[in-house]
Amino acid sequence: MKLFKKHILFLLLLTLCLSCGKKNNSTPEVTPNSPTPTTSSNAPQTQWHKGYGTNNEEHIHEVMQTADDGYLGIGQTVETEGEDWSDILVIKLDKEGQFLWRRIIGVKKQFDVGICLQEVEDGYLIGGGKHQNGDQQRYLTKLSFAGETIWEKTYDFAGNDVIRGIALADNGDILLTGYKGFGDGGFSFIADDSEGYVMRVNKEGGLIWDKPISAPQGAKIRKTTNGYIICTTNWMNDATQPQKFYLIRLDEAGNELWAKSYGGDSDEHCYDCDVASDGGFILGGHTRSPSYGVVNWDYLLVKVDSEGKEEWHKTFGQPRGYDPKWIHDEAYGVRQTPDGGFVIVGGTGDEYPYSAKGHPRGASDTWQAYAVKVDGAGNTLWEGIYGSATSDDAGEYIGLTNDGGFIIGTDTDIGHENYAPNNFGFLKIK
Ligand SMILES: [Ca+2]
Ligand SMILES: [Ca+2]
Ligand SMILES: [Ca+2]
Ligand SMILES: [Ca+2]
Repeated sequence: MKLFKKHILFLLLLTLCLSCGKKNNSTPEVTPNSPTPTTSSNAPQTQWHKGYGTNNEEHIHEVMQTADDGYLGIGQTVETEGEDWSDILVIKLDKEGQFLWRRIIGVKKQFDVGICLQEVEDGYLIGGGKHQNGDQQRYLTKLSFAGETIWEKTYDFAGNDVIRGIALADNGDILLTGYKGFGDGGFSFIADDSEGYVMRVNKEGGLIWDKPISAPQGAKIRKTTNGYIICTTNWMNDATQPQKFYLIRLDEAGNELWAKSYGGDSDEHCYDCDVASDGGFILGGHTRSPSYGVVNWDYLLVKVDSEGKEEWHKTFGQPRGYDPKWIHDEAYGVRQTPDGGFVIVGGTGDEYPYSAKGHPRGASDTWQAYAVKVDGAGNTLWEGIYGSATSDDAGEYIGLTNDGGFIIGTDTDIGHENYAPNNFGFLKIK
């Protein structure tokens, strides 16, 4: 996610970058504070890590194991190298990680993005944004298991709109969240001056209702008993205030029952959530709050009960022992695991002139996938660093696999001999 991050975090990092510029002349190499930490001995091992895409630049946003034991990834691909225009990219692998098919969907010289996935009984739902009638619209399509279009729908609204999260109702209806009316097209991690929504459509994508939520964006939506939750990032009061983790509880009709904020004294970004086996919820993302003991961005896990009351929170970062002042630990996926614990995944690396070396998992400016497993009380069970030590492999999302392992989507250079750098990475660990 390296290239994106520069756009998205630009304003947030401006202050830091002004000071890090001073480091330019003096610190080409730094020895890590403690060069020993590495993948825990009980952490899952890499079974395979494959990169697929096109000759242009790809970014993966979600990945899952499918019912046929294969794997599906969704994201975007740049249309023409050197230009920003993108298309939706979907890639399907078999159970050994071998390429089966890909679909590229979009309008030339316009922004189109794929963001979320859901398997149904006769295919795969793909959500994102597609250009139509002058700007980007919410886009939902159903593909067959072979990747052919069964139906596709766009839901028009003024401005740039996307679907970021999908859940299924008990009757097969489809629940969607995201943002609409944003200024920028393409993919945005954080959309501030937009309108968050929850939408219900039937199995063929026909609109049932479309309701605003009390946040400018929805990140993910999950089914719970008697309704849904939406997790996202929201501002305290207005966009000049710190950003917080934000959890909305909805009834079956999409009405908000409650909404609550979580975090410390600076910014938190929430990108994913899951329903816990105890009826509560887990939220995952990252924080830079000093009151949480964080120096620069670190992972943040927040566990709440069924009413949204916080039970605990934990932060994680610097798995290679490098100086936390320069290391970003950015989490984008979190899952409940069958043992009642949780796993969180993202990337660890730096974006500064700082360049620390000495850890076997590569220099600080090499982004690595970083996964942490905790028990139900938030106690760390293992930490793992994954990817090639010599190229960028930031983790972007995680899914459980039916063998007790995990599939991690990475922003990878693996596969570059066939597809050039920046591919969808599929990292299977167990
Ligand atoms: Ca590529
Ligand atoms: Ca396009
Ligand atoms: Ca629009
Ligand atoms: Ca950090």
